[in-house]
Amino acid sequence: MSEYKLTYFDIRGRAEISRLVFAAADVPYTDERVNRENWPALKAKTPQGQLPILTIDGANTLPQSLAIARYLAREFGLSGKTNLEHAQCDVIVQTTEDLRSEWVKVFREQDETKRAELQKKLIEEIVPKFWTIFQVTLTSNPTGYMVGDRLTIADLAVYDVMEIHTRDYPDLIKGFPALLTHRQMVADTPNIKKYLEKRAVTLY
Ligand SMILES: N[C@@H](CCC(=O)N[C@@H](CS)C(=O)NCC(=O)O)C(=O)O
Repeated sequence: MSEYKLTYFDIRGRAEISRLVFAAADVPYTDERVNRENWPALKAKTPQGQLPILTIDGANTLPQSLAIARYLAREFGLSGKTNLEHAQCDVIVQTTEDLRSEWVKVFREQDETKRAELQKKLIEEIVPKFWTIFQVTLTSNPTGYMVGDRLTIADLAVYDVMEIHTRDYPDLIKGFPALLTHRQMVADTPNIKKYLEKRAVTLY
């Protein structure tokens, strides 16, 4: 088994999907959390000047959160069984990234009035649009999983990207009963349950 180090800031953010993959596979790794003071010095040494990065066996370093998470998912058998299932997982993971980017736009907006407008649109239009996509994917598959007949990175990615909005707008999920059941299923998966019980609480 390779030795893994995942380096990111002390938030869930763009590293959480990989942390969930490690947890689901029950694979040990170093969860390195960099503080903002140490970041400028490290930034210059990273492949793309951003985090997360994954270091494998102290030798190879990968940037890009989704490339990292998908690499790990393939390594640990959490990416479906066939090439088509890998692609179906990729579709969902990429869709979660589209939703995350919309959230980031709101998060980065400095003007308070504009930010409030963007947030309203996010909650009333954008999040429901994406959740509908996830729910349709889920209900089109009789197994209860996003892809195939077992837990994959697609389930973990959806679980992760929904976290902020299910916490901050708890009524929102009432219109998405299949997603509610799915969230519970992911959270009850023994390795994930164990991880979530011990996970540090961060805002996002
Ligand atoms: N597309 C990249 C985006 C990475 C990214 O935006 N990283 C941010 C944290 S979420 C970062 O490193 N910010 C500090 C900086 O750019 O100096 C990925 O998915 O990994």
